[in-house]
Amino acid sequence: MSYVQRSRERSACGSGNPFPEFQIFLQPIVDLKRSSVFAYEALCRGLGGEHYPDLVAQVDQALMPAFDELIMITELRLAAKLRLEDRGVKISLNMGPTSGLSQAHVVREAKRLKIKPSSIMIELTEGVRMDPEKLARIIVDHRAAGVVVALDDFGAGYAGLNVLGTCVPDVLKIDGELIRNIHSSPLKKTIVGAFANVCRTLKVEIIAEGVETIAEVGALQRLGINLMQGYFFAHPQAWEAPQVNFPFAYRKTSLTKESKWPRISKADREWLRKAIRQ
Ligand SMILES: [Ca+2]
Repeated sequence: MSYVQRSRERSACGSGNPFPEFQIFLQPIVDLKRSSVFAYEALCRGLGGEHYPDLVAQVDQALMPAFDELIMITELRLAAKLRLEDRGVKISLNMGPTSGLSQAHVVREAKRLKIKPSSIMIELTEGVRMDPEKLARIIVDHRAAGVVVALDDFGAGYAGLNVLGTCVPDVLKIDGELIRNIHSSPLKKTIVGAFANVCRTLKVEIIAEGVETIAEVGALQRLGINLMQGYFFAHPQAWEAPQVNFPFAYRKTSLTKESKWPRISKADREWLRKAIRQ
C-alpha cells in the first residue's frame, strides 16, 4: 500500500483529506542548439500561488512522504496527459533532501503510466548541507533506476565544484543568482565558464537557471551553454506546457511545432483535480 493510501486511510475517520490543495506549474528548459524543449520542470504551488516550502508548512510532518508522493504522481499524470515522452521531452521532478520519496516510488508510478525512466529527470535540491557520500549513494541509486539525475541550484549555498569529487550527476543546474547579469560581470563569467569546462570534461550537461534577458542568453552561449531556463523563455504555467519564446536567431521551424502542442482541456484539468482528491 502506498504512502498516500495509508495516510488517507488514517485520516478517513478524521477531518478528510489531510493535504492542502495544490496545482502543478510547468516551466520549459530549452535546448538552443536544437531549438526545442529539453524538459518541462514541474513546480508544485498552492492555489494562491504559495511556493512549496510555504505549502508544506501546513502539512503534518508525519504525512510529508505521502504528500510528496501525491505531488509526484500528479506531475507524472500531467506529463502523461501532455504526451511529453512522445515529443522527446522529459518531465523534471524536484526532490528535496528531506523527501521521503525514493526512485523506486517514481519508477513504479512511471511504469503504471507507461513513461520510461529515461524520460524523467530528478532534480536533487541541496537546500541543506548534505553529506557528499550520501548524495553519491542517492545519485547511484537513481541512475541504476534509469532516471536522469540533476543537481539543482548548483553554485548556491554549499553546493560547489567539490561535490563533483565524490559524485557525478548527469546534469548540473546552475543557480539563477550566478546567471543574473552575467553579461556584465567578469567574475560570474569566470565562475560559470569554469563550471562549463569541468562539465564538458566530465560529460555532464549544464543548465543555466533564471535566464531573463537576451544579453544573458548571449553570454551563456559564448561559454558553450545551450540548455537554459527562465522567464526570458517562458513563465511557469499551471497545468499547461507553456509556449516558448525562442530568440529570433534560434527560431527556425520550432515555433510552428510549438503551436501544435496539445492543450490541457477544461475536462482534462478537472480530471487531474479529481485525481488529486481521489
Ligand atoms: Ca528545481
